[in-house]
Amino acid sequence: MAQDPNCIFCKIVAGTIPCFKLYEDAKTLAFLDINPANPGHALVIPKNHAPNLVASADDDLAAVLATTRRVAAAIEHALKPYGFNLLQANGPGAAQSVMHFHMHIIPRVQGDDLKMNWGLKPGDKAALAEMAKRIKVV
Ligand code: DGP
Repeated sequence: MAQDPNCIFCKIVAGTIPCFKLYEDAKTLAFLDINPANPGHALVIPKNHAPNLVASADDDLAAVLATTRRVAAAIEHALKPYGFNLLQANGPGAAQSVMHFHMHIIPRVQGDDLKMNWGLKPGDKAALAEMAKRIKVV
């Protein structure tokens, strides 16, 4: 597996940094974003390190999209959101802050007036733990 020892998401894959895990399979990992734009904000990553979309392998991208569908279905079931957006940033100019390819799943709340470049406000740990239990990915 391609790993970058300095990458925070590779450390999450390796288990050396904790996360609120939602789902894992051979190629992908899904967990709650630690700075949620809205409750249930999730990230889906390939286990193989690649910094962005263009550098990613086709089979990793296919696996990430399949996991994204699976996790989004679980979020819809658990949270009944008003809708959800997928977001995927490439490069600092697009506000990418972690250089390991990732897909955001952002549940929407009616009237949230969410801007897609949100500020990084730490989430409440107890609320994140409770949310990870609520979203059951099958
Ligand atoms: P982006 O700006 O598109 O690169 O999004 C990176 C996201 O990753 C950002 O919303 C915050 C989240 N994040 C950064 N570090 C960690 C971490 O250690 N754990 C978790 N769960 N999320 C993280």
